[in-house]
Amino acid sequence: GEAVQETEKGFEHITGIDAGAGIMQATEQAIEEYGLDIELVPSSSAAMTAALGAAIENEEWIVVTGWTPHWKFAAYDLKYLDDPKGVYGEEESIHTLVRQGLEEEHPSAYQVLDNFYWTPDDMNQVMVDIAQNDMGEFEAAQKWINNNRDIVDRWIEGVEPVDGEQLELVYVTWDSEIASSHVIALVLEEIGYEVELTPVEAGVMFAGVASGEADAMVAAWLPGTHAAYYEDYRDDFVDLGPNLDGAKIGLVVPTYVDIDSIEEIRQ
Ligand code: PBE
Repeated sequence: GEAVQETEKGFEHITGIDAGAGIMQATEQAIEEYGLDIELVPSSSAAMTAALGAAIENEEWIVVTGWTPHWKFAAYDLKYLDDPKGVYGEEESIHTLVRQGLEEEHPSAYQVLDNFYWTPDDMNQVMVDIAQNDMGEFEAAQKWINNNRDIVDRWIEGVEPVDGEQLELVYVTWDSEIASSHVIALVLEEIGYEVELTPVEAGVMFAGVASGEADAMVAAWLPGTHAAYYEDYRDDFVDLGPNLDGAKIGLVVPTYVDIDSIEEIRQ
Protein backbone atom coordinates (compact mmCIF):
# COMPACT_ATOMS: atom_id res chain seq x y z
CA GLY A 1 0.00 0.00 0.00
CA GLU A 2 0.91 3.63 -0.03
CA ALA A 3 3.11 5.01 2.70
CA VAL A 4 1.20 7.82 4.33
CA GLN A 5 3.32 10.27 6.25
CA GLU A 6 1.73 11.19 9.56
CA THR A 7 1.85 14.94 10.07
CA GLU A 8 3.63 15.59 13.30
CA LYS A 9 1.38 17.25 15.86
CA GLY A 10 2.76 19.65 18.39
CA PHE A 11 4.89 22.79 18.17
CA GLU A 12 8.66 23.11 18.45
CA HIS A 13 8.32 26.54 19.99
CA ILE A 14 6.39 29.77 19.58
CA THR A 15 7.93 31.72 16.71
CA GLY A 16 8.26 35.30 17.89
CA ILE A 17 9.51 38.58 16.43
CA ASP A 18 11.88 41.25 17.79
CA ALA A 19 12.32 41.15 21.56
CA GLY A 20 11.14 44.75 22.01
CA ALA A 21 7.71 44.17 20.48
CA GLY A 22 4.78 44.43 22.85
CA ILE A 23 3.43 41.12 21.58
CA MET A 24 6.56 39.41 22.91
CA GLN A 25 5.84 40.66 26.44
CA ALA A 26 2.21 39.60 26.05
CA THR A 27 3.31 36.14 24.91
CA GLU A 28 5.64 35.66 27.89
CA GLN A 29 2.64 36.55 30.03
CA ALA A 30 0.46 34.05 28.12
CA ILE A 31 3.03 31.27 28.65
CA GLU A 32 2.94 32.07 32.36
CA GLU A 33 -0.82 32.48 32.75
CA TYR A 34 -1.74 29.40 30.71
CA GLY A 35 1.13 27.39 32.23
CA LEU A 36 2.46 26.44 28.78
CA ASP A 37 5.51 24.21 28.55
CA ILE A 38 6.94 25.87 25.45
CA GLU A 39 9.54 28.46 24.62
CA LEU A 40 9.04 31.78 22.85
CA VAL A 41 11.87 32.23 20.35
CA PRO A 42 12.53 35.81 19.24
CA SER A 43 13.33 36.55 15.60
CA SER A 44 12.06 39.40 13.45
CA SER A 45 8.93 40.36 11.58
CA ALA A 46 10.50 39.12 8.32
CA ALA A 47 11.95 35.90 9.77
CA MET A 48 8.62 35.07 11.40
CA THR A 49 6.73 35.27 8.10
CA ALA A 50 9.47 33.30 6.34
CA ALA A 51 9.15 30.53 8.95
CA LEU A 52 5.38 30.64 8.60
CA GLY A 53 5.59 30.25 4.82
CA ALA A 54 8.07 27.38 5.05
CA ALA A 55 5.96 25.51 7.61
CA ILE A 56 2.82 25.89 5.52
CA GLU A 57 4.65 24.57 2.47
CA ASN A 58 5.22 21.33 4.40
CA GLU A 59 1.96 21.42 6.36
CA GLU A 60 3.92 21.46 9.59
CA TRP A 61 2.58 22.80 12.83
CA ILE A 62 3.67 26.32 13.65
CA VAL A 63 2.41 28.99 16.03
CA VAL A 64 3.51 32.60 15.60
CA THR A 65 3.04 35.91 17.33
CA GLY A 66 0.60 37.48 14.90
CA TRP A 67 -1.29 40.69 14.39
CA THR A 68 -3.87 42.45 12.24
CA PRO A 69 -3.57 44.34 9.93
CA HIS A 70 -1.06 41.99 8.32
CA TRP A 71 -0.64 40.65 4.78
CA LYS A 72 -0.17 37.06 6.04
CA PHE A 73 -3.96 36.72 6.35
CA ALA A 74 -4.29 37.48 2.62
CA ALA A 75 -1.48 35.06 1.73
CA TYR A 76 -2.36 32.05 3.90
CA ASP A 77 -5.33 30.39 5.62
CA LEU A 78 -4.72 31.33 9.23
CA LYS A 79 -6.65 31.64 12.48
CA TYR A 80 -6.14 33.31 15.84
CA LEU A 81 -6.15 30.91 18.78
CA ASP A 82 -8.84 31.72 21.34
CA ASP A 83 -7.52 33.57 24.36
CA PRO A 84 -10.07 32.84 27.12
CA LYS A 85 -7.94 34.64 29.74
CA GLY A 86 -7.80 37.76 27.59
CA VAL A 87 -4.03 38.10 27.84
CA TYR A 88 -3.82 39.76 24.42
CA GLY A 89 -6.62 42.23 25.12
CA GLU A 90 -9.40 43.47 22.91
CA GLU A 91 -9.27 45.39 19.64
CA GLU A 92 -6.70 48.14 19.67
CA SER A 93 -5.98 51.44 17.99
CA ILE A 94 -2.70 52.61 16.53
CA HIS A 95 -1.86 56.12 17.73
CA THR A 96 0.30 58.90 16.36
CA LEU A 97 2.71 60.37 18.94
CA VAL A 98 4.71 63.54 18.37
CA ARG A 99 7.38 65.32 20.35
CA GLN A 100 6.71 68.28 22.63
CA GLY A 101 7.04 71.53 20.70
CA LEU A 102 6.29 70.09 17.27
CA GLU A 103 3.02 72.01 17.03
CA GLU A 104 4.81 75.34 17.54
CA GLU A 105 7.90 74.57 15.43
CA HIS A 106 6.32 72.60 12.57
CA PRO A 107 2.59 73.40 12.60
CA SER A 108 2.00 72.03 9.11
CA ALA A 109 3.54 68.65 9.94
CA TYR A 110 1.64 68.60 13.21
CA GLN A 111 -1.64 69.19 11.40
CA VAL A 112 -1.04 66.49 8.79
CA LEU A 113 0.04 64.00 11.45
CA ASP A 114 -3.06 64.88 13.42
CA ASN A 115 -5.27 64.39 10.35
CA PHE A 116 -3.66 61.07 9.39
CA TYR A 117 -6.30 58.36 9.71
CA TRP A 118 -6.95 55.29 7.62
CA THR A 119 -8.49 51.82 7.87
CA PRO A 120 -7.05 48.32 8.34
CA ASP A 121 -7.98 47.62 4.71
CA ASP A 122 -5.99 50.66 3.54
CA MET A 123 -2.93 49.58 5.48
CA ASN A 124 -3.36 46.04 4.23
CA GLN A 125 -3.23 47.14 0.60
CA VAL A 126 0.20 48.68 1.10
CA MET A 127 1.45 45.64 3.02
CA VAL A 128 0.24 43.20 0.36
CA ASP A 129 1.94 45.18 -2.42
CA ILE A 130 5.24 45.11 -0.53
CA ALA A 131 5.12 41.50 0.63
CA GLN A 132 3.29 39.70 -2.15
CA ASN A 133 3.52 41.91 -5.20
CA ASP A 134 7.22 42.57 -4.81
CA MET A 135 6.90 46.35 -4.74
CA GLY A 136 9.36 48.67 -3.03
CA GLU A 137 8.20 50.30 0.21
CA PHE A 138 7.96 53.82 -1.24
CA GLU A 139 6.53 52.48 -4.48
CA ALA A 140 3.70 50.68 -2.68
CA ALA A 141 3.05 53.72 -0.47
CA GLN A 142 2.91 56.01 -3.50
CA LYS A 143 0.55 53.64 -5.29
CA TRP A 144 -1.83 53.73 -2.33
CA ILE A 145 -1.64 57.54 -2.26
CA ASN A 146 -2.40 57.73 -5.98
CA ASN A 147 -5.35 55.38 -5.59
CA ASN A 148 -6.70 57.26 -2.57
CA ARG A 149 -6.19 60.86 -3.58
CA ASP A 150 -9.47 61.96 -1.96
CA ILE A 151 -8.41 60.62 1.45
CA VAL A 152 -4.92 62.11 1.27
CA ASP A 153 -6.35 65.45 0.10
CA ARG A 154 -8.42 65.59 3.26
CA TRP A 155 -5.27 65.11 5.37
CA ILE A 156 -3.46 68.01 3.70
CA GLU A 157 -6.42 70.29 2.95
CA GLY A 158 -5.78 73.84 4.14
CA VAL A 159 -2.31 72.98 5.45
CA GLU A 160 0.35 75.59 4.67
CA PRO A 161 3.12 74.09 2.48
CA VAL A 162 6.72 74.41 3.71
CA ASP A 163 10.06 74.70 1.93
CA GLY A 164 12.35 71.78 2.71
CA GLU A 165 12.06 71.75 6.48
CA GLN A 166 13.50 68.56 7.93
CA LEU A 167 11.53 66.02 9.90
CA GLU A 168 12.52 62.71 11.41
CA LEU A 169 10.04 59.86 11.79
CA VAL A 170 11.00 56.79 13.79
CA TYR A 171 9.46 53.37 13.25
CA VAL A 172 10.12 49.68 13.83
CA THR A 173 10.36 47.39 10.79
CA TRP A 174 7.13 45.58 11.59
CA ASP A 175 5.32 45.07 8.28
CA SER A 176 2.37 47.16 9.41
CA GLU A 177 4.56 50.06 10.51
CA ILE A 178 6.69 49.93 7.37
CA ALA A 179 3.45 50.57 5.47
CA SER A 180 2.11 53.44 7.61
CA SER A 181 5.45 55.19 8.03
CA HIS A 182 6.21 55.22 4.31
CA VAL A 183 2.76 56.54 3.45
CA ILE A 184 2.85 59.40 5.95
CA ALA A 185 6.45 60.24 5.00
CA LEU A 186 5.46 60.67 1.34
CA VAL A 187 2.44 62.77 2.29
CA LEU A 188 4.62 65.06 4.42
CA GLU A 189 7.04 65.35 1.48
CA GLU A 190 4.13 66.40 -0.73
CA ILE A 191 3.69 69.52 1.37
CA GLY A 192 7.39 70.30 1.26
CA TYR A 193 9.10 68.49 4.13
CA GLU A 194 12.30 66.52 3.80
CA VAL A 195 11.54 63.43 5.79
CA GLU A 196 14.05 61.06 7.27
CA LEU A 197 12.61 57.64 8.12
CA THR A 198 14.68 55.95 10.81
CA PRO A 199 14.15 52.28 11.68
CA VAL A 200 14.84 51.59 15.36
CA GLU A 201 13.92 49.18 18.12
CA ALA A 202 10.59 49.63 19.87
CA GLY A 203 12.00 51.15 23.06
CA VAL A 204 14.16 53.57 21.09
CA MET A 205 11.14 54.65 19.05
CA PHE A 206 9.25 55.77 22.17
CA ALA A 207 12.35 57.21 23.83
CA GLY A 208 13.25 59.12 20.67
CA VAL A 209 9.92 60.93 20.46
CA ALA A 210 9.83 61.49 24.23
CA SER A 211 13.30 63.05 24.26
CA GLY A 212 12.56 65.16 21.20
CA GLU A 213 15.38 63.57 19.19
CA ALA A 214 12.75 62.34 16.75
CA ASP A 215 9.71 64.34 15.66
CA ALA A 216 7.00 61.72 15.42
CA MET A 217 5.94 58.08 15.22
CA VAL A 218 2.72 56.54 13.88
CA ALA A 219 3.16 53.14 15.57
CA ALA A 220 1.84 53.21 19.15
CA TRP A 221 -0.50 50.23 19.68
CA LEU A 222 -2.92 51.04 22.49
CA PRO A 223 -4.29 50.50 25.01
CA GLY A 224 -2.57 47.11 25.45
CA THR A 225 0.39 46.22 23.28
CA HIS A 226 2.52 49.26 24.06
CA ALA A 227 1.07 50.10 27.48
CA ALA A 228 4.42 49.76 29.26
CA TYR A 229 6.26 52.03 26.82
CA TYR A 230 3.37 54.50 26.85
CA GLU A 231 3.33 54.71 30.65
CA ASP A 232 7.12 55.12 30.83
CA TYR A 233 7.03 58.25 28.65
CA ARG A 234 3.47 59.56 28.88
CA ASP A 235 4.41 63.05 30.14
CA ASP A 236 7.03 63.55 27.47
CA PHE A 237 5.15 63.25 24.18
CA VAL A 238 1.90 64.50 22.65
CA ASP A 239 -0.64 61.79 21.78
CA LEU A 240 -2.55 62.78 18.63
CA GLY A 241 -4.92 59.83 18.98
CA PRO A 242 -5.68 56.93 16.64
CA ASN A 243 -4.55 56.82 13.03
CA LEU A 244 -6.20 53.38 12.71
CA ASP A 245 -8.87 51.50 14.66
CA GLY A 246 -9.49 47.74 14.62
CA ALA A 247 -5.98 46.39 15.19
CA LYS A 248 -5.42 43.12 17.04
CA ILE A 249 -2.63 40.90 18.37
CA GLY A 250 -2.57 37.22 19.35
CA LEU A 251 -1.18 33.79 18.62
CA VAL A 252 -1.80 32.64 15.06
CA VAL A 253 -1.68 29.19 13.45
CA PRO A 254 -2.47 27.81 9.98
CA THR A 255 -6.07 26.57 9.83
CA TYR A 256 -4.91 22.92 9.39
CA VAL A 257 -3.53 23.00 12.94
CA ASP A 258 -6.42 21.36 14.73
CA ILE A 259 -6.45 23.23 18.00
CA ASP A 260 -8.55 26.30 18.69
CA SER A 261 -7.29 27.74 21.93
CA ILE A 262 -4.04 28.88 23.52
CA GLU A 263 -4.86 26.42 26.31
CA GLU A 264 -4.23 23.55 23.86
CA ILE A 265 -0.71 24.61 22.85
CA ARG A 266 1.72 21.73 23.38
CA GLN A 267 5.10 20.59 22.17
N1 PBE B 1 3.24 44.42 16.49
C1 PBE B 1 3.01 45.22 15.29
C2 PBE B 1 3.91 45.37 17.37
C3 PBE B 1 3.14 46.59 17.21
C4 PBE B 1 2.88 46.60 15.75
C5 PBE B 1 1.96 43.98 16.96
C6 PBE B 1 4.11 43.32 16.15
C7 PBE B 1 4.21 44.95 18.81
O1 PBE B 1 3.89 43.84 19.18
O2 PBE B 1 4.81 45.73 19.54
